[in-house]
Amino acid sequence: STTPVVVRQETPPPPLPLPPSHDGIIGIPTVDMSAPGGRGALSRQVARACAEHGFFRAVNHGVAVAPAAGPAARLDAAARTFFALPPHDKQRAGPPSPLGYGCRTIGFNGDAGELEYLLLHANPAAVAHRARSIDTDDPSRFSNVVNEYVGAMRQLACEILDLLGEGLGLKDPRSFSKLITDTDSDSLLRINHYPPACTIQKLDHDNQCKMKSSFRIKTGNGVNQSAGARIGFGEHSDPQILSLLRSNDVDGLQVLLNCDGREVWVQVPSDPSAFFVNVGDLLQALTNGKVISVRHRVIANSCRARLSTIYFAAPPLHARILALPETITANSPRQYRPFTWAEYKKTMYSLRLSHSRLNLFHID
Ligand code: GA4
Repeated sequence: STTPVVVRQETPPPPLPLPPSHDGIIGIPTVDMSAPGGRGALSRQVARACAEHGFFRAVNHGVAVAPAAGPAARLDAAARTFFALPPHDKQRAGPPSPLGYGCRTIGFNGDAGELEYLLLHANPAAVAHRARSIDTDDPSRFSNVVNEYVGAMRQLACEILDLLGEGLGLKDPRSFSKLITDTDSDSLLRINHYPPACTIQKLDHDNQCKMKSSFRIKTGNGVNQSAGARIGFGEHSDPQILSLLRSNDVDGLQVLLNCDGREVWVQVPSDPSAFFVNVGDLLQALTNGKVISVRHRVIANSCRARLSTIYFAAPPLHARILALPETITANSPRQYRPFTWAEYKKTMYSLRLSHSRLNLFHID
């Protein structure tokens, strides 16, 4: 039959405790990038959030995120147009090897999620090349939108990294941002589309994107607590330096935060006007563990589609990743052996998504 099957709405996962907040409002560390109080206070706040949680919500960040105009709105519109295409047309931009259009499969080692995505190299030449199979009517329209967004993201990432450099008291506070502004930077842009949970079987039926509700999280030790925990994107840390995530108003992101010495999964309420900032593995290595690469995941249970866009700020492939001298003291000796980003990438692609890969570079 061609009748769409609507999946029974399942109980959402139990609410999770929130850690103490920096702003006292929603329990998620929040940094107001335009707060009065001066650059010194702001840089200390950024450094504190990165050190304690490896994660924060950046508000008043200066990037136009109005629903109808600006680089974010234009990128979202282009993404929606692409994801609404028939499956065959979307497949033209894939398979993800590792870049391109992907549906359900993540990486090369058996990881899967209930999403479809576009993974693009942030460099304009690569964007132009890929755009030919993404917007066949007008490829330059798509590349212009992506380049404009990536430009805004690079600027925001540099601003945050410079504040971090200042907050950590580095001799050259630009040490981190210099790595990502290099013309050979290996930064990426990822656009994730999590279809509505209630139409998964319909999608399956239409063969739009083969998705089954087979990935479930076992939470706690209670019976049936796993009900509804549909894994959109499994637990992992981001390998790069810094990630900037923006989503529509559909929840799903969860971060593993330290709350009074205990690790807890915290639901991050969506905020389309904000950027969520994740510290990546490389930044943890560059700071000798002074800031921490946050583990996060997406549980997409909503009846509405979640759309998220993540800019992964990365250095050039040949960049040597070595903790900055200021982060090494007698009490805090060097933790990681030097490596190049190319070497780190090779390792990360050989492992599962959830692997704590930075540990492999730890000096015993
Ligand atoms: C996680 C963060 C980014 O989404 C990503 C992912 C990448 C991919 O989807 O190709 C990886 C994953 C991510 C880390 C381990 C490997 C590689 C999937 C995977 C199983 C684009 C990235 O850079 O690393």
